[in-house]
Amino acid sequence: MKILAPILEDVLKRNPNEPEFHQAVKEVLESLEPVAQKNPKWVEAGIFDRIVEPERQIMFRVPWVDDAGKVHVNRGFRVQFNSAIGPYKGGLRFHPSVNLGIIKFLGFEQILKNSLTGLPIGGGKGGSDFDPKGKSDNEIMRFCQSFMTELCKHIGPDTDVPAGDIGVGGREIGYMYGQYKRIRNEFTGVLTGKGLTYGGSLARTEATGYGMCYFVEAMLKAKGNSFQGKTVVISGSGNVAIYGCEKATQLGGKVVALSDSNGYIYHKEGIDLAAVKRIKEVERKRIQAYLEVHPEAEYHEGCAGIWNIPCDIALPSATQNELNEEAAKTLVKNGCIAVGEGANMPCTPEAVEVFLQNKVLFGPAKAANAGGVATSALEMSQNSMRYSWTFEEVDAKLQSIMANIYKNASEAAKEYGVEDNYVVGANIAGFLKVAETMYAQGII
Ligand code: NDP
Ligand code: 2IT
Repeated sequence: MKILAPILEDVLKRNPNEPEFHQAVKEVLESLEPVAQKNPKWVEAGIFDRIVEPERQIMFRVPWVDDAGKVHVNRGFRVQFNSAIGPYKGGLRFHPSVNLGIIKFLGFEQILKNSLTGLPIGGGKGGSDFDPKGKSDNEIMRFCQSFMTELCKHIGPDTDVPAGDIGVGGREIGYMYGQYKRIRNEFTGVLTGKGLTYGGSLARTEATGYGMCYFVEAMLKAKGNSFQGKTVVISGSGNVAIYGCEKATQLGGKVVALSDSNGYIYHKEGIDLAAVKRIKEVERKRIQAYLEVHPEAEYHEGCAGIWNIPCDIALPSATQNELNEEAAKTLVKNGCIAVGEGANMPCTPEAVEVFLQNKVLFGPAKAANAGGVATSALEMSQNSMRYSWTFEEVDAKLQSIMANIYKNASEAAKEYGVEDNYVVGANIAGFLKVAETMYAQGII
């Protein structure tokens, strides 16, 4: 890296103690070096300097009272990273590990991911260090109401449209939507991932997992291969993992493992997804409870061991940096041919290098999991029209969006001389539209 090295150095210096943000920016700037060399006018216009600095970062106090009457204080975040091509768009994460650096890494990735979808959405992300585990519905509701009481001052259907992420699903979106409507007295599409009775889109729940499988299927198809008859390992057991499991199975794969942060289940005969949905979506229990229904399956403590299971396709769908170099080497040794990142940045840079070196087809998060936010943008369109498409219509649009993302990432990789490197391809394809737009809109 030559032209962009000083920008990375500056990011590291000005944003201390934010290793995930550093990691995300480093990967992108490395990919973009040839783009900078080809486009000196973008360098002169400070496009690269500006894209790594959020337009706005909001941090706020979120006080709430638990069922025993005790007061708690959490920290809320919304990073409005880039609005060149549309309103800020990106999820909200509720997890104790959340801090400003995590939200910035996610918001930065979201700029390029959202651009890749081909839809008019800018990049943003938010959340809180609140831990939803073990909380009652009433506690979750009070927290969501307090969080939205502040957040509602900064968002709007044409300004910034949050959605779900880790720890934020339909229940939380419902409570936050209710509070927004109550305070602002507006019934608008200010959040996506809404319930179907108040403006949600069919297929949004399924979209990230389904989209990931459509992307992986496209990578496989280009090599004359498919999901048919493949053994699949998926980490996590949340929204992305569950619907990734559903689509991988529909496409002819056999999913044999799922996990949570405590451990993983291994079911050689294939995961019983109806049981998983009941355990996770209805009963909100740990994945270990799967053994109460299927005592013939195995449960192992510790989530990292899941990558030791031999598989053809690995779909890390839990969290950042969950799959390291050693795990990548084990997967390669066991014959893995394709990896799709359902989560955001689940593979460490060293792991990605192992996959690329060994010609494992690698679908990076910005491309592979973009189906979720793309379908959120379709929800926004439906809300603007005050109309709803059928499940089949939304799913058909999702399939065509994922096919386009594959095409654009693979063509960009080819054009820049790194065929089959979808990491570089996705970064470049996503960046070009944002850079062109930032250039056209002047120094702002
Ligand atoms: P959920 O909250 O539904 O599920 C998260 C899953 O990941 C749970 O099984 C959880 O286990 C596990 N997990 C979370 N944190 C950790 C951790 N630190 N170590 C190990 N396991 C962990 O979230 P989603 O399925 O929505 O999100 C999963 C990933 O997909 C995230 O990276 C998210 O950013 C990304 N993503 C989500 C999209 C969406 O539309 N929902 C869209 C695009 C990307 P446990 O219950 O033990 O915490
Ligand atoms: O990481 C992501 O793309 C999401 N969590 C989904 C964001 C959205 O606005 O649907």
